[in-house]
Amino acid sequence: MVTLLHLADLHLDTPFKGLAETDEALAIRLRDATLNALDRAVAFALEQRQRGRLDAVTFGGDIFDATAPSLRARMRFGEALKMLCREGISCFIIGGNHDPIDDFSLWRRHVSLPEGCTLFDAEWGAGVIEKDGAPACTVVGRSFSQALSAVNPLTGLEERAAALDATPLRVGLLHCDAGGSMSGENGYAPVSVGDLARAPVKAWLLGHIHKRSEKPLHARPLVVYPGNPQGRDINEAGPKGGLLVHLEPGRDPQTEFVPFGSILWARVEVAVSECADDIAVTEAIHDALQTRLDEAARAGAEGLIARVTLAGRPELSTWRLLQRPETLEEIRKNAAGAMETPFLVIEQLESRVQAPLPPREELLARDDLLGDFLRVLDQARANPESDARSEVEKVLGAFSKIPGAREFGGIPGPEMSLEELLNAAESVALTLLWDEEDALASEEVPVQS
Ligand SMILES: [Mn+2]
Repeated sequence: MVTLLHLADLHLDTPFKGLAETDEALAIRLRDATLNALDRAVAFALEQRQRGRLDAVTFGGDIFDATAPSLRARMRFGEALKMLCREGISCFIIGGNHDPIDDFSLWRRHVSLPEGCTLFDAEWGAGVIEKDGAPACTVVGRSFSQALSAVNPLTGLEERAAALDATPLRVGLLHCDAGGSMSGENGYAPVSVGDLARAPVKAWLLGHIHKRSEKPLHARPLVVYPGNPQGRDINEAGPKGGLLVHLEPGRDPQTEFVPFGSILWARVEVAVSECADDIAVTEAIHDALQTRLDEAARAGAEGLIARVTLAGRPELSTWRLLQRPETLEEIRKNAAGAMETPFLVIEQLESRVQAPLPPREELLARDDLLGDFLRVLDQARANPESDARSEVEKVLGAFSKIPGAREFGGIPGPEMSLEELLNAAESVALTLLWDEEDALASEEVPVQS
């Protein structure tokens, strides 16, 4: 068996924007995060190697964020390669659209590549992993030659077929947009999954898409993105790392995700329907984040940056409080509490809580669209044999065109029973048709004393 650790899109020493601009300490931690993720990956690789469980590391492009990466990024990557190769772990590298091999001053002159390291250039090339003194696996790969490449990256692979026959196993290493925006020539080496699947390899280890393939794009051969080892903003939330790939002739490749992310990003929704005041809301957020922090700690991360959204339908006093930006800011500052390891930053707290409802009889008596619709729903409940379902579905169809309808859970599907459909329809209607003004108007005027 041959085992590879596949990493891609490290974007080493990326300067973070946004959040980092307002918080200098955090900016430094974030800037270190991409490098720390590499260190974690290297430490893991060395440990596996010591147990005889790792043969090679593949780097699927966009190792650097730019064609002129910082000295720090180049040195750390060079050190990583040195440590891996010194232990006999072969390294295979391709350049992506961020760090193409068009500029010899970057890759060939400013990154030191130790022996045992294969850097593929812009034409298809092949390298061999040896095991117990014999060739065990061929790695074919090619790099981007410039930041944009609209040609099918598989062009020219056939001509390398002879090299592919040398070993019992073959894998492909490629930075490309597999099956993504195939409709146009998008400039990021567009290629269909079908074309990849027809190539004579056992596995395609890809780079470019920062989201890990939850399930492989293709099973035989395996076509897979590992995602980037360190998320760079809230849109790259969740566990981040690399893939261990086990290859054996005559068997399907097996993969294992290994977390390397140093700072994790998380979107967290906190239900506050039952919260009586701002203290309760703050505690609810704290509890929700504690769970996420425990997960982050288990994944070996040093920090968690969370974007928290409050949801639910709290009572009027709480709902009113949460309408005030100052209250939200105070809650944001206090919810992190004394959590220190891993560190926690709530980068944003937004409220999507819904206005509280008056008693249902009051809503039913209303002379408006909401009242009408609730009465239709009740009639359907009382008389399930009628054509209520299609009536309700028609109205829901109209609702679906209202902006925000999808956001609040969307329109129920045909698989629902009538009762479920009516309940879901009621909840959609209340979300869409009952708003803040209604809530305020229905609020009793406090008695003046
Ligand atoms: Mn890329």
